[in-house]
Parts: sequence; structure tokens; C-alpha cells
Amino acid sequence: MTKRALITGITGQDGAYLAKLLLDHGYEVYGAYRRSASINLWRLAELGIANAVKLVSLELLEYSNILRCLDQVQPDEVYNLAAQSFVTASFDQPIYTADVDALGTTRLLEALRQVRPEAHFYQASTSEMFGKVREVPQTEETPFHPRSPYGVAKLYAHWITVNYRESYGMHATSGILFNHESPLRGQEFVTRKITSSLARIRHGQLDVLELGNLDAKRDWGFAGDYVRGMYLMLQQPQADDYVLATGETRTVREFVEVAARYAGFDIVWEGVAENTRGIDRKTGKEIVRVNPKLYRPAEVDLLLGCPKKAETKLGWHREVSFEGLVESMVRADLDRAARGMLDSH
Ligand code: NDP
Ligand code: GDR
Repeated sequence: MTKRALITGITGQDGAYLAKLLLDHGYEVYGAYRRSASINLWRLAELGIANAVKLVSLELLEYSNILRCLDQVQPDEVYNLAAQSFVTASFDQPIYTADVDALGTTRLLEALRQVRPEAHFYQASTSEMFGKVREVPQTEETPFHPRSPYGVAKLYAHWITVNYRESYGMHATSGILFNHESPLRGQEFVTRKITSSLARIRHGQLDVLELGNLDAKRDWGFAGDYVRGMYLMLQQPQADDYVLATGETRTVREFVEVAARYAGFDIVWEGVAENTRGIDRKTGKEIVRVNPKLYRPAEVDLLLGCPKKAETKLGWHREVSFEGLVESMVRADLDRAARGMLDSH
């Protein structure tokens, strides 16, 4: 029988890649979006699946609406990808972030328990829950110490997922995913901000790329590899928690250097800390500048995940290397900039 999946956050990066993967596996895919004046389907369109996904409206702040949606869809698998996912915004909107990310997950789990408790549930947990460095590399056993309202809200959502598994025997899984990027990443996140800005500079549409903390280290993988891990988790007989990561870490500064190379620049750094500037060796032009206003009130300095459990139990392996990821993002943005399309992406 055809399996039916409900993906919340269908308009986001992971929603698009996951929908594509599930459609390729023969699933009937329901994509949940929140109502707004104009719904943003460019990612589904880029993957050629905008017409293949059945759209349903779902607002994580509204319990009655979630109940109705689950009742209508009767899903076999639910992937909860919807969230206020931008760490910086969570410092400005801590209460809203908690409402959507923490309570929203609880609303969804509780509604699922009422409507379809046998469904398999995936919660989009995050390496931001590790926060302050307690152990390297970070595993499923590493203690949590989140450093932002986003991280704290996601930690609540993680534990409520574990709690529904333990209390009610629901097949509720928490995937603790390290940063994953792609040409479909939102432009507020640092990787896509870098690649889209460098493409604009290359095409004379922007002067300089302003960044915050260049020394933060992240374990960056490709989103397409990570959604495959989500799918594998829900195919297991028992629900559990899994880390997905590459096992490599790099600074924001290194990401800039590699991306700049693919965009045809050769960056040399001048100055230190907040006075750092990235100069193109060939032209002497300033390409990158640090703006201390972009620093966060509390930072996560080092993320480096250990994906061993997922590799052993799920047979999950990432396929795209760091270099391959950066190259694909820069190429996509150079192409969009050449067509004057970056604003709508
Ligand atoms: P995006 O920010 O690209 O997508 C978030 C999605 O959530 C969007 O579709 C957004 O809709 C939707 N959404 C936001 N608020 C609500 C709401 N109140 N009700 C319903 N839908 C809402 O995130 P990603 O695709 O990158 O990430 C997917 C999930 O994985 C998120 O939960 C994120 O926190 C988590 N995560 C992401 C990682 C990453 O590196 N990408 C790593 C670890 C975890 P709209 O388009 O209307 O804004
Ligand atoms: P993160 O991703 O906070 O790890 O959360 P982001 O790309 O926003 O930041 C990564 C690091 O880059 C530093 N940085 C900047 N970040 C942004 N956005 N803009 C800048 O100008 C800038 N300059 C430096 C940040 O300080 C940080 O250290 C992402 C999100 O997808 C979460 O939803 C997800 O849970 C985690 O990844 C894992």
C-alpha cells in the first residue's frame, strides 16, 4: 500500500529535499505550510515537484488547526521540520520561538496521539542543543548546554519527543542534525549569505560581504544527505535518537576562503578580530568586512559531530564532501546572479 507522509515546514530547505526523496520512494506526500499572503514554493519548483506535493495548511501555534490537518491526512509518517529556525532571530523573539519550536512540537505530538498514535514521528532536533562545548566530538550521549533561545526551545522539543516515546510507546524519533546546507538554503544563514553575496559581488550587484564571528566552527554537510537519514530513522522497528554529522569541522573564515575561490577571488586576510578584512589578492579590493553588530549575545564556538551510531544502525553515510557542497552552492548562486534572480531566492 502507498505510504502517506506529512511534512511540516514544506516551504523550507529540508522540506523540499525530503519531499523529493519520499516521492521518489513512491510516497503520497502532504506538505504542510502556514498560511500567508503568498506561499513560497520556489524550492519545490527548483526540484521540479511543486505539483507532486499535496499542500495542506498547518500553523504550529494553533492546536485545532493541527488536529484538523492530521485528521484529514491520516499520515503513516510525520516529519516535523517546521520551526523558527534562525538562531539570531531567536534572541529578538525568544517567546515566539519557544511557542513555535517547543510548544508547537508538543501540540503536534499531542494531536498525533489523539488522531493517529501509531504513526511514526520525526522531530528536527539540532546540534545547537549541545551549545557550550562539553565534549568533542559530540554524540547522542553528550550533555546539552544550549546557548540561544532557539537551542533551549529545541531542547524542550527534543525531550518532549523522548517523553511521548517513553510515556505512550509512540514511534517518536529525534534526529540531532548538525548544520546542513545546499543551494536551497535560506539567505539569512551564513553559508548561503556568503555564496549569494560573493556571487553578487562577482556580478557587480554588491560591494562587500559583511559578516560577524569568523572563528565559529561548524560541522557542515549537504541537506540532501541528511534528509535520507531522517527517512532511514523512521523505517527502523524502534524509535530512537540519532546524530547526523560529517565528523569534520571548519571555521566560517575557511568557508569564506573556499567559496571565494569558486567565485574567482583569492582572499587574503588583514587585521584581527572586529577589524578583520578580506582582500582580493588579484584586485586589491575589499571583499569581506567584519561587522561586530552581527556577533551573537552568546555563541556556539565549536560543533563537531560523531555520526557513528547512524552509520552503524541505519547504514547512513553522507555522499557530498565539504568542497563539493561549497562548489555547488557557489555555482548555483553565480548562475542566479547572472540571471538577476537572487532576490527571489
Ligand atoms: P527553514 O528555516 O528553511 O524552514 C522552516 C520551515 O518552518 C519553513 O517552511 C517555515 O515556513 C516553517 N514554519 C515556521 N514557523 C512556522 C509555524 N508557526 N507554523 C508552521 N510552519 C512554520 O529550516 P530548514 O529546512 O533548514 O530546517 C528544517 C528543520 O530542521 C527546522 O526545524 C530546523 O530548526 C531544523 N534543523 C535544521 C538544521 C539545518 O542545518 N538546516 C540543523 C538542525 C536542525 P515559512 O516558509 O512560511 O517561513
Ligand atoms: P547556526 O547557523 O546558527 O549554526 O544555525 P548560521 O549559519 O546562522 O550561523 C553559523 C555561524 O556563523 C556565524 N556567523 C554568521 N551567521 C549568520 N547567520 N550571519 C552572519 O553574518 C554571520 N557571521 C558569522 C554565526 O555566529 C554562527 O557561529 C543553523 C540553523 O539552520 C539552525 O536552525 C540549526 O539548528 C543549526 O544550524 C544546526
